[in-house]
Amino acid sequence: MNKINKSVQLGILTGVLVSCAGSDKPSTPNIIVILADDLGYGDLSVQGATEVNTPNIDKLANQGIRFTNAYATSATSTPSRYALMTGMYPWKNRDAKILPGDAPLIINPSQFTLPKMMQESGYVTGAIGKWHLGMGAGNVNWNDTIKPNANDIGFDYSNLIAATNDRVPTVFVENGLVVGLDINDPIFISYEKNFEGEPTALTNPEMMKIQWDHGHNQSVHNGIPRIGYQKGGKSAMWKDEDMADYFTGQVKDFITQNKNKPFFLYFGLHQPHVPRTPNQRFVGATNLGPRGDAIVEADWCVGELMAHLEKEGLLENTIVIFSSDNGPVLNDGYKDQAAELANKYDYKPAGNLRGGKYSLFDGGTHIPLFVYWKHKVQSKVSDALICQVDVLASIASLINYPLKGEFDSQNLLPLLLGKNDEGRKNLVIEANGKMAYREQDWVLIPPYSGPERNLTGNELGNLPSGGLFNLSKDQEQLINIKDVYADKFNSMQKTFLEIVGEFYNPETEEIELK
Ligand code: NG6
Ligand code: CA
Repeated sequence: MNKINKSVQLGILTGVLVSCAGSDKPSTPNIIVILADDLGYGDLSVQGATEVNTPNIDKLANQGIRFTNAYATSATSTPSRYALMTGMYPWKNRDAKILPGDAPLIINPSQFTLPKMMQESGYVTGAIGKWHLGMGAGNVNWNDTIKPNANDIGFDYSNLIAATNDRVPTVFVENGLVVGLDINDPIFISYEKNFEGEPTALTNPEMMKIQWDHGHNQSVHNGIPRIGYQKGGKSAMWKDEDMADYFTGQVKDFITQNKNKPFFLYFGLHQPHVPRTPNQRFVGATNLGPRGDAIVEADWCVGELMAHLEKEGLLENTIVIFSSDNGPVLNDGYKDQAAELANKYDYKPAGNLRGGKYSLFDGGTHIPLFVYWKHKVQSKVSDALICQVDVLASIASLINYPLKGEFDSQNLLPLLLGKNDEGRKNLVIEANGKMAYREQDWVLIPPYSGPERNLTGNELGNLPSGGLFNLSKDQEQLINIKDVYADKFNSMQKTFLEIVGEFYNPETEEIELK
């Protein structure tokens, strides 16, 4: 056989193989994790919200598994997301705390991650939306490729806001490059001091269409005062009101481009984190002002994603996990009427739970979690204890990935797919560097001094003599039974200290790496 014939033959053979693969759905389902930002347990109609209607997210809950005892590891974003990505408790990494927008990447590129696991298993991986895990190695030059970035910890594609929507840089970063940057107008970022001659919320209050309440009085972009200083990069600056459309478009493109391969997609919704800037289409959707309207916008994003999966014929081959990075907050630093209107309509963003974002009380970390997989996962409500950190080991089990090393992530795959109701036995939660401990229905809050509330008005859970609560009888954590059940308090404290070990320093009450 001559050379040409051989290659023709090979070509035919390849063609046959390709068409086989094309007609057969991959055996590994696509996985999408949608993580809202500061969405509380009670912020969805399916969880009892009175003033917001969230039919698209409700559908995931009603037609999938709705977990009523699901947790983020932490009451703020960075540590919570760190746990999801790495399968490790965030208090084991001293950098896993609320990051400024110019913070270096806190996940070491040599560290094992959920997206790396997916990549190694033949998945195409994407991260779109809110990041908040740092970028670069410090002293970032935003005018060049930022290294390391999300792509160095396992994502083939990334299109992200570096930190939060209230922090500079107010630009999208795609695969390590600022989107739409004009090299003649380079961008500079500082969290230390302003750039000479640049306006701030304090020097130029007339620039603001939204007023700050606490913090948030530095650079003003799009009429919104931010945390941090930014100079230049005008052509690249996002318009907050269009962010939902931008990211939803990116998500659809990613799905379409990868519809013939197994994919893993992390979609970090920016709602309802401050500043709450729903697109005009959603303004007035609720009685709650921008915060409620932003939740309706988030629901729209989810609806668009699901409709797109259906359009591409992927619904039955895609697991959708929906959750939130931490509990809710009303006044998180802008005067947007969230607290006043919630009060007026007796709206409870954390449902029955005490506290909210920043809190060691349940409202800080007890969040919505739903798993939807059309025709594969039956509709169910589960009250088993589960945490976002468990996603890594559970997905590993699903795709038969042999995990090596030790993880805080537990394999709860049967629970995640509704096959049993066996959750975790215990969980350490974290807020502002302090830890609490849940064991079945009991919650131990070790003694902590410190203020009762921060500027948001949320209760932090600092109890100078500590606390013990039984959630099965007292979901609202109103009755501290630590003296009545002193033995339980002591035995839980012992187990807690065994688990957190060297990371807890009772003297400074801080998590400490020794
Ligand atoms: C706080 C900000 C708050 C929010 C939070 C991070 C002030 C006064 N408050 O420091 O507005 O940005 O950080 O939220 O600046 S998180 O959900 O990303 O963790
Ligand atoms: Ca958050």
